[in-house]
Amino acid sequence: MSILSSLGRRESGQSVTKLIGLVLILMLIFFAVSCGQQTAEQSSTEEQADSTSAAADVPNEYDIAVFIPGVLAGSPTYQMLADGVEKAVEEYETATIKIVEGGFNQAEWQDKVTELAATGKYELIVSSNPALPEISRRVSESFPDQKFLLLDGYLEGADKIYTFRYNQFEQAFLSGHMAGLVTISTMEGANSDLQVGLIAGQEYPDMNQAILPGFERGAQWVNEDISVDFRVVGNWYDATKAAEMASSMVKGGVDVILTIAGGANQGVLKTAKDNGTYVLWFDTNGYEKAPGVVIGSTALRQEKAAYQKTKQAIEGQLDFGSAEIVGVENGWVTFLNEDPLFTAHVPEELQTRQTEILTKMQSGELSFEMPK
Ligand code: RBF
Repeated sequence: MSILSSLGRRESGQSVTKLIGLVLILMLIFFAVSCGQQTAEQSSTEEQADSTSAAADVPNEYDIAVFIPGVLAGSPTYQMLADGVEKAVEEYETATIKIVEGGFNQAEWQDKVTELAATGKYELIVSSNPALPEISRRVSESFPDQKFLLLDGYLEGADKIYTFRYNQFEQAFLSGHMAGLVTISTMEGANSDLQVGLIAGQEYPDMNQAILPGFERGAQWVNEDISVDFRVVGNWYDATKAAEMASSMVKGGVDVILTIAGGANQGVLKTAKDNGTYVLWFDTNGYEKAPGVVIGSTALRQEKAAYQKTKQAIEGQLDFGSAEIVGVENGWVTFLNEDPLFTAHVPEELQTRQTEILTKMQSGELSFEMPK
């Protein structure tokens, strides 16, 4: 018994030791795991600290006003502008956005931009229009600390203004080249007259010095006898007037029209649908506006520009005072030749020729200066 019991005691003594050993091992494992966790937590806090230090340049509050020179509806470049800035702002907790439509009375724009600057609330005013650099420069005289990010405009050397301009000679060249191909083609809506059309909302330096000449150059690249019928609506909204203008052009022998007239573009589409002629869209993908009628579309990477440049401004990285010009070669301007509505409605030979010219421009083999 005693042997047994002592054995039992020894056994139970051994199992106690084993148990203690086990507990110790478990504690060690637990300790090791929790230490590991701690290091992981620590390093993730360090990472957080890193990312906060990366974002340390982001001010506590960064309020942005987007000034729309006109209205958003019907003007693709303005919609892309607002979307791009909005997307950037969403990435920063401390950033806010307010969108202000300036309306169609251009005489009021400077006062409206001045009002925004006068609040002193906005770190940055963003806009897009060739008229805005000059307006902003004048506003700067009264509010020298106000910063501006302006797309689709050009001004060098104003130290609080950054401008980003597209090479619209090249953009219009691509459009004109497509117009040329269409007007000499045997497409159903094309006639034997060598006439293409351009309808603009109004005349302005970029229209007269870059877009119209670029369009003409592109068309004449295809056939030098092609002429351009250029008409001006007089505003950016009157679709009825634009439709009448387009009808008169079609009667005169125009079979394809590039329309750059904001909300008035709808009138040009209607005329083309009614007459079986064609439309070229500008700035954004327009094929779905009227499949088979819109047979070409250029595009600007305006949303991407608005997004990237706004982020740079928030992070203190935007080079205010400088002016950039971008074109087809660096991908900011293009012709949308892969859209299914383009490939479905445009004869293959035309597609090939248009793609050839686009590829040459993308590779830099063919390029045009944007007149300043
Ligand atoms: N384009 C529009 O689509 N809608 C507009 O309301 C509009 N207003 C403009 C006002 C002025 C004073 C100027 C100079 C241009 C305007 N544009 C407008 C044209 C726009 O800036 C751009 O040149 C074209 O959209 C071609 O990219």
